[in-house]
Amino acid sequence: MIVRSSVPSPFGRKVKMVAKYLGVYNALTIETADTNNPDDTLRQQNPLGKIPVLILDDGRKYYDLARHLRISRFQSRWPHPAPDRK
Ligand SMILES: N[C@@H](CCC(=O)N[C@@H](CS)C(=O)NCC(=O)O)C(=O)O
Repeated sequence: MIVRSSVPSPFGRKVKMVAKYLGVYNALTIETADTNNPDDTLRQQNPLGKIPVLILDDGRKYYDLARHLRISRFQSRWPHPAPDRK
């Protein structure tokens, strides 16, 4: 799975954080995207031109991701940060 994102993106960070909680972070390849570059393939992956975008191995693409992640569900189950979270 690929996540198109950038280091400073708070939405990208949210997706990475949930992936760590779910234990799937190591299955992700993080690919930097440049939202200001019209030639970046990002616009083919997300017509909104926004990050993050999750691209599954079968090519399916999901965007507007961060909005739908409910961190509170994880927090209610694990009230403290996971031990491996730094
Ligand atoms: N609702 C989107 C928000 C994503 C978003 O706004 N990302 C910012 C970067 S943190 C972005 O791509 N901005 C570029 C732009 O608006 O052109 C989500 O949940 O993923």
